[in-house]
Amino acid sequence: MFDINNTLRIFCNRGTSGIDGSTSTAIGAAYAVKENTVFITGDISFFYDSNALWNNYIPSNFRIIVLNNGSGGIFRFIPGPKESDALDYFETPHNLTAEYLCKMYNFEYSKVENENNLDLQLPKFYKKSKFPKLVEVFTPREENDKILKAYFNNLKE
Ligand SMILES: Cc1ncc(C[n+]2csc(CCOP(=O)(O)OP(=O)(O)O)c2C)c(N)n1
Repeated sequence: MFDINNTLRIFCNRGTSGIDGSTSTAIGAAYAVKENTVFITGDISFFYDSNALWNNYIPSNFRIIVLNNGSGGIFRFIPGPKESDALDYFETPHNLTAEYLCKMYNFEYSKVENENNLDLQLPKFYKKSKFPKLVEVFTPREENDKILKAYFNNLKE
């Protein structure tokens, strides 16, 4: 979907293969490799596996980026759920935030709500720290699928 620096090692998990355990897996990987590790995840996947943060061995150079669109946005994107009268059950909208989990589990927390703020926060986010860090990026639930579809269409042109 975008160019990537080829010095980075990337590992992915598809939702179709189960959203459970993504955070646990990332923490295990961070512990094993010892290198800086960044875990990028959706809100539902993250909250589903929040118990993964209950762990005394999370390296301080571990970073989490939660893309919080307030739901399982995939179900707005794929055909089917939107045309049914059961979108809510697929999408499971919510107003949860990672802030209090971070307080409980000793992660440095920050949030961003727009692109400028994200650009400002990221250099700070990657700086060395005593504790691991999480940044929560809030995006609008009902616009998310439209923006992603427009992005894909743009790539095709
Ligand atoms: C254990 C498990 N339960 C349910 C699903 C079905 N499922 C696939 S994607 C998804 C929602 C993911 O939401 P989120 O992590 O917020 O990412 P987004 O779709 O918003 O990008 C769900 C519930 C699954 N893949 N695995």
